[in-house]
Amino acid sequence: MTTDLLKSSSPSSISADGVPLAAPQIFSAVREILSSTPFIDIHTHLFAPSFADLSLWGIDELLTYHYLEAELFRSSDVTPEHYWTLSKSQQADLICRTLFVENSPISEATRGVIAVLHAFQLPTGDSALAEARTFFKQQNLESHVPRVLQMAGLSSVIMTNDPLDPAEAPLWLNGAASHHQFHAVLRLDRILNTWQQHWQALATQGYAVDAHASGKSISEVRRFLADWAKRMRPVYMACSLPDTFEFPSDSLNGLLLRDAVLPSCHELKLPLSLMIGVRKQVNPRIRLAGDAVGRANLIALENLCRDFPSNRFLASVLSRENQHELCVLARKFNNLMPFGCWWFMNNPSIVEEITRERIEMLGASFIPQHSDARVLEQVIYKWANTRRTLAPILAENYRLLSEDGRPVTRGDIQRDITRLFRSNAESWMNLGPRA
Ligand code: RAT
Ligand code: ZN
Repeated sequence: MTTDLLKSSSPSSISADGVPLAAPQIFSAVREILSSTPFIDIHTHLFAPSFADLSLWGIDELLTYHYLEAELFRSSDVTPEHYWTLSKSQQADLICRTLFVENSPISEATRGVIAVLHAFQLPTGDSALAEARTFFKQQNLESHVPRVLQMAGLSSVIMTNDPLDPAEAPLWLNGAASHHQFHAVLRLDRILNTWQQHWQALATQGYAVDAHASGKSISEVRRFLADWAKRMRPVYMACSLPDTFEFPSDSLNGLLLRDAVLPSCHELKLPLSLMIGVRKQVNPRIRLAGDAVGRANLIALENLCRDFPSNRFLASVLSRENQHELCVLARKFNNLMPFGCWWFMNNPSIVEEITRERIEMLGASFIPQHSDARVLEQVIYKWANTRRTLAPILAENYRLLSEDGRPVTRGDIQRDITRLFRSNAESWMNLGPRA
């Protein structure tokens, strides 16, 4: 990764843009362009520094990422009940000892921590933790954030913002400072998936809603969404949905989606992101790590795309078995933008398979990846992995193209990589250039 990455991104700054590349030059050109193009990370759980304690960063947070907690319980006898009584640093100590000292960190999530330490030139061996703690203590978040984004090759990240989260909502209501590299997303899970448990939170904020979403509830939800859109200035609305998601449906979810969310998205000119296929809390003992995956019926998505042609949908599916259908649907509906290799899909072997399939079926008309980072520094390893996995795949497609008779130039490669990792997002999310 070049250090002046954010400066050297425009196609015009690359010399010999229009000269056809010989086959052996293609791979290095793809790798260089991937490395020098700043990406937009379209789905994270990161927060701008002004969100204070919600903004997670540093070694203890990296070690206690829920992807690693799931792995801890496979390699240690500690019970979840005992683990949750420990302090954050005790939890981090335990994960470090179990997954990094007593075992080799060969899983994707453990390797990620090693890659982050290495990126900061910190030791990665058995004594890494103490030195890493000292290093992160010395960082100032305001300057650490742009440095980390630069190291990850990102110009900006998109947050996940829940207006019904009791920890987050007050920060917005008190006017949390915006940050030019962080964009908001209005997350709807509590409204769409667990209305019965959350309608009262809307009522507390002054909206006349009831448990059955009857009477004025629908128009009040729309008023709520409009008010929060004004406050957050989101770039899209989003919801994660179970494998059992159906549309149309007489359920509260179906009603709220059809009559409140879709009309609001349309009126506010915001895409709706649907992340489909999660089976929540199959093991509640391990909390955030306790969700699983199920194959969804994508006819629901097909119905949405067809019946709401002037709404735009971003979609990511959690089951490997649903990936091909998603590509087929995207060929049918140009108001559908497949994005990312979500959560359990974000492993090199599966990213490779999904991305090959998407390029073959959709060209550059999709968004290949998002990080889903919860801890700031994770963007460093997650985006390095994406670049590393995608370079040979893209190069292979250009090699085939050139073999089939169409010379390939750096300009072609730059245009496609910019579209995949920036301009598809910019145009779908009304982000200004250089977001
Ligand atoms: O990948 C994750 O961290 C998951 O826990 C989920 O947050 C998921 O990405 C989501 O946005 O619901
Ligand atoms: Zn997520």
